[in-house]
Amino acid sequence: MRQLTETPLVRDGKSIILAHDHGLEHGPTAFEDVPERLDPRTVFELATHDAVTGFAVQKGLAETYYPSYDDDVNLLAKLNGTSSLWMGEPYSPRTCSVDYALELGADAVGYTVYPGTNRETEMFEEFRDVQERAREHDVPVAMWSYPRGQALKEHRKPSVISYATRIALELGADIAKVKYPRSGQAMADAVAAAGDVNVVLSGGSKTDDREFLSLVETAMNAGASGLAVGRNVWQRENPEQILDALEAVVFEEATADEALAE
Ligand code: FBP
Repeated sequence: MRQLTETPLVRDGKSIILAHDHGLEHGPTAFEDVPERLDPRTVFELATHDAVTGFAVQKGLAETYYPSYDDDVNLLAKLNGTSSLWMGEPYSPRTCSVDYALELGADAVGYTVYPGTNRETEMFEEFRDVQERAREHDVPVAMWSYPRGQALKEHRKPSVISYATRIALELGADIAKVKYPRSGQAMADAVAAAGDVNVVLSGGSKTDDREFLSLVETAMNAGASGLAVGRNVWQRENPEQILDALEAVVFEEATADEALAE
């Protein structure tokens, strides 16, 4: 692990990663309220916003659309994923290799791990291959660290989220993407558990502007390095507006109220 302060994905130690792998993870129902965003070009366009330091997509979208955006968008290639049609024990199979991601122009790679599931050992081993190959090529690795499984009743329990960020450190990720652990103090504890790993907040399902920006403000005050957000941006009618506000809160230390007043 290296502490990331300046890479294509990180500006002044902070990131706003726009995630757009929901077509795989959640399916087309994720686009019901914004059918125009089913066209990936519309979200690639959003990723050109100044606030966005990285754009996380699966290889199919990268292959088809990234060539038109590689000057303006930093690609974070997501290397595994699963559909919501799968109802078994949570597991996210490999969908792309590090080498192929680099051929596509990736600036960083991302990998989901579900600690706590019956398939944790497999996922840790698969992550090992990804992490070591990424190191050989000197590309940053973001871990979507999402504890799940039958034994875990509460995925967002503070101790579980701290464990999630710690696992990212232990396994050699550069960025840990975690769900919000319900309070600023718990977020600060999760950041502390991560050592020098940059901890970014996962956006979650769409909420109103004030609620979302206040959450981001709380996470930033707790030491988070930014966020990796999907639905709370591209499911909005006016996603540019929320990206302007996020830029103010994440990079300019504005409060949610100040960002909303701009
Ligand atoms: P959101 O900001 O929309 O929550 O996206 C973050 C993300 O990690 C996506 O990359 C992924 O598609 C989704 O959440 C997975 O969430 P879950 O596993 O909870 O369905």
